Amino acid sequence: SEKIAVYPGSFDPITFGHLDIIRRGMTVFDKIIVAVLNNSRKDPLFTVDERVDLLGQATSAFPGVTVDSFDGLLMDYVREKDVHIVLRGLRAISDFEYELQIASINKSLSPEIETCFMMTSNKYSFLSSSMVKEVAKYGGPVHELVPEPVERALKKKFV
Ligand code: COD
Repeated sequence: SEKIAVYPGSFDPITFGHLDIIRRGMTVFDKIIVAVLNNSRKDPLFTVDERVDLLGQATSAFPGVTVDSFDGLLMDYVREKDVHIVLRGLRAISDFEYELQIASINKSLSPEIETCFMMTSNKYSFLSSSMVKEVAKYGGPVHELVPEPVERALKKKFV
């Protein structure tokens, strides 16, 4: 049977770090559903529609990747999609506690669903959406951090 994973996140916006996890995830899974959280506690820069659109453009070269958004609990969404694996990325030490917390809560909610972690690639280990937004806000170069459509969208946000 097909191996399918849900890769959930805020993706505000997608960076080369996320894309690297998706690209490498595609060597392990047949399909990946990238799922953008709709009801975030964070105050997002991009709307869910904008984030889904940018993700779609960035992943158009991967036929196995679809982009979607979800509300409420991740575990409810994953079960609804009949998927059993959640894919997450791990950067430097700071991610560990946060990811462990999410994975543990999810495990108690849905014991049958596994969270799978991929280590960040060295060159992206300090790359985050919030860093990208900070650089773009003050007019710094982001072309080595995000795909081109994201770079353009950031420029529009910060005129
Ligand atoms: N290298 C490798 N991995 C990376 C990189 C990088 N440079 N940058 C980001 N990542 C990874 C992150 O570690 C993460 O695993 C993933 O990519 C997505 O990152 P973000 O920051 O876009 O997404 P988050 O962490 O804000 O997503 C949080 C969720 C939306 C998954 C979470 O809040 C959630 O599931 N909410 C729904 C409500 C729920 O179910 N709550 C109970 C569990 S908390």
